[in-house]
Amino acid sequence: MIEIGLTGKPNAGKSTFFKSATMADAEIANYPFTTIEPNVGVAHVRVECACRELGVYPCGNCIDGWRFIPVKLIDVAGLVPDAHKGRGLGNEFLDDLRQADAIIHVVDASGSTDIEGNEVGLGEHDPFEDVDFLEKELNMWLFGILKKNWDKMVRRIQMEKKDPARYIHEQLAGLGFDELTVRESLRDTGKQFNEFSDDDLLIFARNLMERRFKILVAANKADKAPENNIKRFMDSGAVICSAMFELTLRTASQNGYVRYLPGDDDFEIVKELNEKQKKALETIRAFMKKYGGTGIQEAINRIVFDKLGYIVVYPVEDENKYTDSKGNVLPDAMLVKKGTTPKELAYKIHTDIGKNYIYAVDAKRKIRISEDHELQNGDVIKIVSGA
Ligand SMILES: Nc1nc2c(ncn2[C@@H]2O[C@H](COP(=O)(O)OP(=O)(O)O)[C@@H](O)[C@H]2O)c(=O)[nH]1
Ligand SMILES: [Mg+2]
Repeated sequence: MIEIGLTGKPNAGKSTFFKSATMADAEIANYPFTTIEPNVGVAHVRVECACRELGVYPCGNCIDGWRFIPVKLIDVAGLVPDAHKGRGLGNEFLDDLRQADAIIHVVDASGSTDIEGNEVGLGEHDPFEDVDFLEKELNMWLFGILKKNWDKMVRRIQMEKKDPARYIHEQLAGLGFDELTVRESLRDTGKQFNEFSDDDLLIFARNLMERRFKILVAANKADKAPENNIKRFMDSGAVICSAMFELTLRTASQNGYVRYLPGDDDFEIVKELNEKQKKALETIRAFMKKYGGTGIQEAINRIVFDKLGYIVVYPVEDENKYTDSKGNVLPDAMLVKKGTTPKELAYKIHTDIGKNYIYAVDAKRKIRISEDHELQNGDVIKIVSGA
């Protein structure tokens, strides 16, 4: 499953984001417990289900034509300045990140907390400082690891005539860098590895980090942020959001007060409310009208589809009815990387199916596709295997 780390300074709203995005919604969660460990939970991307265009709506696996596909969310320990030196929960923070495929950086866009997360007056802190500081901490953390071992690594590579990228990749095992990333990051320094100054090593660390971690900024607390901050965050490609509003809506939905699907740009009140509650919900509605929703679902979708480049494909066994062998319509929606081939998909479904792969059928077009054909978003695929 894709793993997304939620990071940010204390009080930015990470836990509120986490709770709202992973809250067990009876309708959506296909897991008995949405919280796996205290800080690990299951959230979902939301896509239009293929059943509508195939004329098999409702397929039974979507809600009103919306398909929710699980991804893992990690509420990473609070980040403070100089975390890379072990300050605060620094090391824990960085350990939690090792397993993440990408990062949502939750920022207090309202500027009402300083760089360490202490409360200050609304708009007093410039939240763009926080954006820079996460990147700097990540780079410095990796620089520290590299620096500690660099001379020894250079000697080993030279004495034993090792391939630099391969060797460095092996030495960094566990941090999630692949060999190509290391190779390209070395190349882009424009220097020979054995002639690196500290500055070059820092550039190398930065190159590695940029390739390793896609970061999406979630401009949180937008419900009370100054207009100018919101405008700047929008211009910088951040997602404007209010984790607090999303949490309120999901709680209200769980308790039967509203009808709301995560990612909707509106909701319906379905139970008697007092004036105060009504007023609170109308404030949320106005925010959603303005920004197209609370922004929480958008953040999860954007990181998976735009930043990580995933697409959705539907494996089936019957290419005419779009079912599995038991008759379930579009039983699975799988997230795969853009560029995935039918054979790679087969391996993802099951190693045996991959090993015994014979051919694949594009069920929408009813044609066989070659094994090196690139799957497209929304494809419905039948894999024929000798397994
Ligand atoms: N106004 C507003 N407050 C929020 C929002 N998200 C979180 N908060 C508040 O900010 C404080 C810190 O939130 P929390 O999720 O614990 O932050 P964390 O330390 O990053 O995990 C709490 O009082 C939250 O209620 C939001 O979207 N809008
Ligand atoms: Mg927290």
